[in-house]
Amino acid sequence: MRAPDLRRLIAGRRIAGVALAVAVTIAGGLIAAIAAYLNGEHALPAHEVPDAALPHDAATPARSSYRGVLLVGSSVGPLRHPHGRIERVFLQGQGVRVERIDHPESDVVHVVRADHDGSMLVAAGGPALLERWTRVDGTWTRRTLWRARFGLSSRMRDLERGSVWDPVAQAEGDALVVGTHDEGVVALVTPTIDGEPRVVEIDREPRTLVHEIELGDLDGNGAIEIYATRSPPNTLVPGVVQPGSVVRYVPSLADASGRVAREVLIDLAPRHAKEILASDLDGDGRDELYVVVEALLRTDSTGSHVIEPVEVRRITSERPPPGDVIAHFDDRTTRFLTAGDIDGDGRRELVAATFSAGLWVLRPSDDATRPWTRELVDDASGGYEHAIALADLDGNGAEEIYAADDPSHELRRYSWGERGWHREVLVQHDAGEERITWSLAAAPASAGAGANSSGFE
Ligand SMILES: [Ca+2]
Ligand SMILES: [Ca+2]
Ligand SMILES: [Ca+2]
Ligand SMILES: [Ca+2]
Repeated sequence: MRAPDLRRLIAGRRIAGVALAVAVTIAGGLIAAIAAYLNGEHALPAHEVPDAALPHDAATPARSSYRGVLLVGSSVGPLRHPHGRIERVFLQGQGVRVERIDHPESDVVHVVRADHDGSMLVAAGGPALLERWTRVDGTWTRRTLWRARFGLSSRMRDLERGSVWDPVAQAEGDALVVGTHDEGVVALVTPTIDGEPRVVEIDREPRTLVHEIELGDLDGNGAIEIYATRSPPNTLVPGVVQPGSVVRYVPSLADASGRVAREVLIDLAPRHAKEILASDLDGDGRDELYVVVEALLRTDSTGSHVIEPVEVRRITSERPPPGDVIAHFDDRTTRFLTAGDIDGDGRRELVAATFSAGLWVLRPSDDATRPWTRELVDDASGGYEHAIALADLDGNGAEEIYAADDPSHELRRYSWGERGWHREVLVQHDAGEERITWSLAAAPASAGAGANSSGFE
């Protein structure tokens, strides 16, 4: 990409000479769930949006080898009455096809993940729902793994899957670890011999939100610890602070009664964190924990002002809390922090998606406890959540950044090349719909995600 092109893109203008954005036609209204309620299983159809050519920058040679699926969880519609939606965005070469599924009873879909067998794991709110969706003969069937009511804002907010010590079974095994709104529940959902999932609550605290769950092994002993960000409910009252903490649970240290101890790893009051990431970027066999502390704001008659900016902290077993501040963003929030090798040099970087200060790559220097270098990808990418995912869907060894820029209703791809960052618009959502994209997950088509079952060949 030539420098003027890059400047033009960064200015957020539409790429010249591209085809019209993908028209995501809105058929209107919720899909009624069809009457197939059998043992908690519900079948429902999906909208199929026709194939469309992918708009791309004409100055850049078209690539033809992209192949994969993006899974998108969102809430769509008026803020007071949204509904949850799942989109599966199929990428093949320069083609894009969107399969859109409105959730029949949720007001928000927080997480959609591809599972190993091609099914989808879904965490949603309204009633708090943890579900597995499978597609058989062109029809989605959803099975409820856990359904609950948690106070006023009842949500399965986050899930992680891993091999975790089960304090009831007294054995390590496959588990979904779930965090909820708004009674502060952290739970393990584990399969049982009779096929019914078992829910083991390891924490519960009234009027508390769990924002994110991460699984990691910071002490390098081979046993997974659970990390959760917690705070009181979100407040829209100007000037009211939201104190929070990062809590650690070590299931392998449960007592004889199966009780898992909780430890406040870091108390962030008067600030709080929503986004955390556990990953072994430095390759020493132990995960580091990255904590994104949201800004401290002062609100007066002229609006809200950042008093202390967003900071990214790195915590390791050698550098325990408060850890080291490796980056600042002069912004209110940063809700997505993801690790990947975006330039294909064999070393992984962090990608941070801020509310309004843009999309950034963070690279460690030789001393990872010192501030990392920041490189701006696009200052015209942002949003309330600003969901991103990293994946190498063209197999060139470098992970692309997939980003939901909700203010422009665009789902975009950024790929690194000799001329810098190349930005493409994959999906132009209906500009008439309010939308918050809560999660993005990417999977190569070969890894399942039902790609072939939808006939995208
Ligand atoms: Ca451990
Ligand atoms: Ca490490
Ligand atoms: Ca790299
Ligand atoms: Ca790639």
